[in-house]
Formats: sequence, C-alpha cells, structure tokens
Amino acid sequence: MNVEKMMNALEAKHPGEVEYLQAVHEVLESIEEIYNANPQFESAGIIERLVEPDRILTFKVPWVDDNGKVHVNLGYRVQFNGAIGPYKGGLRFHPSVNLSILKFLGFEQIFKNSLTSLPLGGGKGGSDFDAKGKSDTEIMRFCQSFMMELWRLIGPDTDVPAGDIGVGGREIGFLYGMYKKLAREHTGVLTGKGLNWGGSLIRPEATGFGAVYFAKEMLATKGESFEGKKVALSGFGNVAWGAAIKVNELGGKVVTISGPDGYIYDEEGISGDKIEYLLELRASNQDIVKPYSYEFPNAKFYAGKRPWEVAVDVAIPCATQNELGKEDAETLVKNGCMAIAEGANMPCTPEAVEVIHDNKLLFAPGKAANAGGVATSGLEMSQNSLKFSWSREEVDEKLHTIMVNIHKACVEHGKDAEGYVDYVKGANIAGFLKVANAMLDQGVL
Ligand code: NDP
Ligand code: 2IT
Repeated sequence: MNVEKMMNALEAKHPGEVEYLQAVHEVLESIEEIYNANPQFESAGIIERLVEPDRILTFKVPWVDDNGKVHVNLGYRVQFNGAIGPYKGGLRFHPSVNLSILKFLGFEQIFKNSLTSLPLGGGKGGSDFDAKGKSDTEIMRFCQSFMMELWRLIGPDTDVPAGDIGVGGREIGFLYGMYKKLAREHTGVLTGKGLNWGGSLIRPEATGFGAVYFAKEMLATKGESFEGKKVALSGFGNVAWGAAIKVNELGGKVVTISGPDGYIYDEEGISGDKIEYLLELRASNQDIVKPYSYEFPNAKFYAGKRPWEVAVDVAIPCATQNELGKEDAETLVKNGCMAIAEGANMPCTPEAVEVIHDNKLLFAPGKAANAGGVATSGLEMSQNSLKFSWSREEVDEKLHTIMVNIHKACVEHGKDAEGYVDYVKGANIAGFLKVANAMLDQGVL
C-alpha cells in the first residue's frame, strides 16, 4: 500500500468528502508499515475493501410539524464493515449531517468497535434534522418517520443503531417504539434503551466514564492521577455529562463546558447541583451554556470562543469533530496541559494532533478513549440476549476492564523506542489487525 496513491484515488472517487478522507488518511498512515510487512493483506485487497462501506441507504424523512406544515429531511444508514459482528454505531441528528460525516464516523467505528474486544461491526447513520426548538411531538413524528424506512435494514443480529449527537434516550424511545410496531417483536435492535424496556445501567454515562477511565490510565503511566487536576470539557451532552461526573468522583475539578455559542469558565468547579441544573435545561431543549452563567454568577460566559484558552491540566473535547485546532493545541501546550483525551469523535484536527505529539503530551484518540459508549452498548446487547440485567456495579466493572484493556492494546502497538506512546498509531493498528484477519478468514466479500 502506498498512502499517497491510495488517498489520491479516494479523493478522485469521493471529492469533497473532507471528514471521511481525513479519517481514512489517519488510519492509513498508522497502519502502512504493518500492512506492507504482511503481504497477505495486500494480496487480499484488504484496505481497498475496508475503506468503502458495505452499503449505504439514503432515504427521505417526511414529517408534519405542530402547525400542520410538512418538512422533508434526509436519512442515512452507512453499514461499513461487518467482519467481526453485526453493524453497530450511533445515529446523529444534526443539521450539519451529510454523507462525508457519516462515512467518517462509520469508518472510525470499525476500529473502535474492534478495540472493545466485543463482536461488533462498524456502522453509522442519521439525519440533517435539527431538534433545536422542536416540541416533543414533532421529535416523535420525525423519529417515527425515520424508522419507517430504517426498520427493514436493521435487526438485533444485523445492524444495531444507538445514539449520537442529537439522539439520546427520548429519541431512542420513539425509534424503538416504531420499530417494535413494524417488526412486531421486542428485541435489542437499538441500544441506549430505557431501563424499563431493555436498557442497560450505566449506558447513558458510559462514554464519558470510559473516556475518564482511559485518561486515568494514561496519567498513571506518568505517575499522575486526576486528584486536584483542572479539567476542560467541551459541549455538555451525553458524553461531557458522564465525563464531568467521573472527573469529580476521581478528585478532579471540571472548569469548563461549552455549546455552539461559546463556553463557560467556572473556577469553582462544575459538580453536584450544577450538573443537575444543566441536565434540567438540556431536557427542555434549551441552550444551556448562557443560562448557566445567569444562575451561577461566579461563572463567566465567553461568547463565540472555545474552552481551550483556559489553563488546565487535562482537556477532554466532548462536542464534535474538528473543534480543537492547531492554535488551540499550541495554547494548551503553552499553558502546561499534560493530557488530552478525545471524548468526541475526531475533535482534534490533524494539525492539532501533530502539535500535541511533537510536544509529547499524552493523547488519546476518540476511537480508543470514547469506546466505552459502544462497549456498554455491546453489554446491553448481551443482556438483551440473555434476557437478564446486570447490576450497576457489574456493568461499570466490565466497562472499566474494557477501557484498561484498550489502553494496554494502544501501548503494545504504539510505544516507540524512546518509550513515548503514540496512542493514535496503537489504536489504529490494534483495531485494524483484528478486522483485517477476520476479513482474510472469510474470503473476498
Ligand atoms: P449530544 O448531542 O448529547 O451533545 C453534544 C454537545 O456538543 C452539546 O452540548 C452540543 O451543544 C455541542 N455541540 C454539538 N455540535 C456542536 C458544534 N458544531 N459546535 C459546538 N458545540 C456543539 O451528543 P453526544 O454527547 O452524544 O456526542 C458528542 C460527541 O461524542 C460526538 O462527537 C459523538 O460522535 C461522540 N460520541 C458519542 C457517544 C455516545 O454514546 N453518545 C459515543 C462515542 C462518541 P447544543 O446541544 O447546544 O447544540
Ligand atoms: O460514536 C459512538 O461510538 C457512538 N455514538 C455510540 C455507538 C453505539 O452503538 O453505542
């Protein structure tokens, strides 16, 4: 494999799919050496088959708003690779959603799911639907219409969607209800379900918990812990919420959260009742960042800015892709930040990652650090198959073990001669090898 040639061919075939090409490029660079050292990969065309999704479904999603007006959104499901298990990955509802974004997310998901050690293939889906300002009944009608198309493509052993940006417990409920009606069966076809109808304890917190467990392992390699550390989070959704809880539990202090309009700096720390207050705002579909600064006047709101200008020990970007650029990384380095863990998928630009690596910071890529979410989805699927529920402690312990093992796999494949761990390389190689070997075993498909 020649990375440049491969990228040129992909750019010609998929012009303008910036995020997808960015994600593929990163993986190809990491695996080039090991790929070329194992000629069986080349002769089986593994990489050419891996970079293209198995299939993509695109469909229209018509729905009626509360005033009787008809709207049409686009819906997608990208079934990327099913070598090691049923397609698995979230649904994103956000106006920015397009095929490039879903292909990048589906591609990343292949390696992430492989790292979890569970039998999960990679997929992703979603819609350009904007939930901001919509009523619950509008969201319900949209989800029902979306599922009327999607249901034929998914199943508990075929493809198991879950949440992502804009899709949480409420949306999964509406989607599941419609699936159940159409398929006439109660199965674990979606994860992130409510606790009363097949969901798993810890799933809502799992991505954030997992990212903090992973960062804890990284810090431990330097003899450090979260105790007394200042931590910057971005966003305040499913992932940031879980991360905030776990950082506080481990003795760290969360000083920032953000939204599309700016960030909050709360020197006193965001914990306890403040987190409860944020959750109430989120549940009511409101902007949360600005109101926080009215409720807690010691906190400052910085309009139109990102939290990376605050001096912190650890940064955990939890909002969206490419939200932390080169200059942000330079500022974090200058301010003495020692570790960055990607709670979101690909929040750091390639230029930012270069700065972080050049300065030998601890850096966890999303496909390793945020794998706790999908891993706990995998645990939800296991519980559904067993028709049994594990306790909070049991799920948390399994999640913790999975994160510790992912960290070990990254170190095994990413440590260089001087002892610095390139977790990006480690995660990509470890994730790739399992999938590539499964593809070799199963023939050309
Ligand atoms: P949520 O929708 O729950 O939260 C997203 C948060 O990020 C919100 O606070 C949102 O603000 C903010 N945000 C969204 N888009 C932007 C933007 N363009 N600029 C600035 N802020 C933005 O999503 P999740 O927490 O589920 O997902 C966050 C990230 O984590 C995504 O990258 C997702 O792919 C990844 N991830 C999610 C997992 C999960 O289990 N949910 C698992 C692994 C990764 P607002 O609501 O005001 O728009
Ligand atoms: O990016 C992700 O890993 C997720 N949004 C979670 C996917 C899942 O199937 O739980």
